[in-house]
Amino acid sequence: MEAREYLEFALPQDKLIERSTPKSGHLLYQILTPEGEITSVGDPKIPSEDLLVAYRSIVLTRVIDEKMIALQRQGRIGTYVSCSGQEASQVGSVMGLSKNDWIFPMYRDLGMAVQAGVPVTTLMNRMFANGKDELLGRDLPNLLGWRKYKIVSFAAPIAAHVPLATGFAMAAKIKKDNLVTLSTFGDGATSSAEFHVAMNFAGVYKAPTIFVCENNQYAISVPVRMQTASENIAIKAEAYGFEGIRVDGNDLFAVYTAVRHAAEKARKGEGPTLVECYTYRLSAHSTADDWKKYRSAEEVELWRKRDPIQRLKLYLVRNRKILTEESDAKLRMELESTVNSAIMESEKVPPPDLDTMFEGVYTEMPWHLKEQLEDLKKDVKL
Ligand SMILES: Cc1ncc(C[n+]2csc(CCOP(=O)(O)OP(=O)(O)O)c2C)c(N)n1
Repeated sequence: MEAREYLEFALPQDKLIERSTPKSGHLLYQILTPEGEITSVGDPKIPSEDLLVAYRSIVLTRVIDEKMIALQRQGRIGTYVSCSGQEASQVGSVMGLSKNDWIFPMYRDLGMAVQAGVPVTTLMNRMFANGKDELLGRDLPNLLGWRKYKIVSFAAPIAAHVPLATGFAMAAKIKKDNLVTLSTFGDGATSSAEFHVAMNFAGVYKAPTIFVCENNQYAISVPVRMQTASENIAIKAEAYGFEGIRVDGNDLFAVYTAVRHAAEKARKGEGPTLVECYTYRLSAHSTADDWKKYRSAEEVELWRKRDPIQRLKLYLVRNRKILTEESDAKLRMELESTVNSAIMESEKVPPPDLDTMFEGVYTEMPWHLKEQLEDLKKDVKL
């Protein structure tokens, strides 16, 4: 993808809902340019208060992300998956939803949890997998789930959660609950059977669900061109009989507008939408790989110039005049200090009690596991 191609694709508003034809359509829908200017699509005129909340979420996500990588390097938390560069896709997706809606995020979606209102301390308890972690210290730090925030935790097999989001939406439709579900997944996940099963089912039964593909262009080291012979991800929706929209995933406004449109449609009984957020992960796949083995420094540098934070900041400072260099610096300092305090607090909390290991798994725990647990308790001192 060349820079020219990336910057040119701004569609008029009406094109957002126009079903495009293969080869001619699925251009990249962009509202906010990397320079912080509004394209010919027009300003979605998001209220200032909501914009500042979203900006805070995006910056907070980046602050947490950078600190988590440092903590992992110091051996203080487990393997960590970075979301740097993808914050607008995540925060914009949550912004497009309503309070009743449920989120089925993938492992890279810290920004979704932040925008959904999960407190920093709760997030840190998860990252440290400590005794206050509501997921009882199970799983990798990145697997995020809290019933209270309507976030369903992710299971390690790629895309396994996508049919769950579809099924949840279908159940809601049958029960006449007024809600929409949204699942996120990477470009690599679109090669999985689960993705296609979910898309087909949702299309046939018009499930009120939104599929958000965070196309960060790599599945670990596999580039997206090796992942699919389709010209893009959004186009796959056509085969299943519903709309696919391709947006600039580093543009909060484009993502928000597309998801809000998809949610409104789903609520009216008009079925699912696939939103492809074309984005880039600025970091490695996880703290367990080295991106220099499969990407050039020039490519990463090009995408740093398209940073989702910078363009939103420029817009807020120049266009809306609701942020200044000073208030931005103050915000960043405040967020750094919030995260540092939460880290200090969570790191002090001891690990979960061994008795919690089988909690929520069995109604009646089998005898052999009871025995093993007792043996373990004799051997391990936490
Ligand atoms: C079924 C399955 N196959 C392989 C893996 C190993 N794996 C973990 S992450 C990953 C890459 C997924 O890439 P993508 O869906 O593009 O998401 P991204 O990590 O780029 O955000 C793979 C292959 C897995 N977890 N599950």
